Amino acid sequence: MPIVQRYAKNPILTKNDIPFPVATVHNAGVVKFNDKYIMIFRSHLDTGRSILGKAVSDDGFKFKVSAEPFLTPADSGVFGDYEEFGVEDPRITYINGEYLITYSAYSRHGVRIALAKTKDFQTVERMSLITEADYRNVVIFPEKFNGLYARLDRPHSEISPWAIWISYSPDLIYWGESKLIMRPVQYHWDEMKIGPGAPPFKTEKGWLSIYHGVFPTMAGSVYRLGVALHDLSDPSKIIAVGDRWILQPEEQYEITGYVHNVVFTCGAVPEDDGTVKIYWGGADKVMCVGTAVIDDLVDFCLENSREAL
Ligand code: BMA
Repeated sequence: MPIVQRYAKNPILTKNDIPFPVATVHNAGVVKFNDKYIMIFRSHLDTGRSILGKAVSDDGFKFKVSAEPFLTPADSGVFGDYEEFGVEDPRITYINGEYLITYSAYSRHGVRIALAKTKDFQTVERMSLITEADYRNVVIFPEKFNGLYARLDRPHSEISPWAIWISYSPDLIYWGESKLIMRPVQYHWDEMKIGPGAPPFKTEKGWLSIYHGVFPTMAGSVYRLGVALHDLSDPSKIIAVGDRWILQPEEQYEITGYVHNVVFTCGAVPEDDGTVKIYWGGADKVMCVGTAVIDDLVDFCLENSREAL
């Protein structure tokens, strides 16, 4: 039996479910909010640039999309300067009574990560641009460590493979103490690059991080998902990295789309019954969900572990 069970009615959202004109709906952050599931998804417009939309669900499977986009590129100020080419790949973390949303801000100056916050998903307030260019895939931990916020991120480097780093902040604005903690491994499924996916969630044995890994082929790159376990009190310590993928493009809606052969996650929701709902974009075109047993993911990680660096 596959470790991640695809929901039988995938895809759960396609562009036909979106009440405004879009070409795709994918790469969504998802959290629980007042007994509902809130999804903030990315959609390409027919300019090729992206905006963020919102959908709500009672059960985590059937989502209803709001009439208006949730966040579109700012048209003035510093965010206007850096969001000109679009906003992408939101991740949501609940901490201190607020939902923090990190997203990629694209512009002629490269890709940076912006941080916004909301308490109700009705209004959203941009806080700061929290990286310079070029960074993607920032996920914030839902707890502080020694009084500091912590995040995983993925700088683009020409010198070393694109890998996962950790940084800390006293106030969510200024980040530092950065350290490389996990690298791709040559001729493994994620040899080309890796990046944080869903914000990590707590298990008895460590923080479980679902990340993406990319393998280059003659027919283009393949995006898959894997798992890593971080120490509960020091998330810069990686306890284990599963050396096999947990999900790869297999269904038609993952194999062909806007970008072929992609499963890409920005959100996972752990449930009280010991399962986790994992959300992913299929081929950068549609939204999908699957479930896994959290203990199975942890055991998989521990039993198939490789070196993190
Ligand atoms: C990455 C990002 C993701 C996308 C993936 C596959 O670099 O752009 O948003 O899902 O490529 O195209």
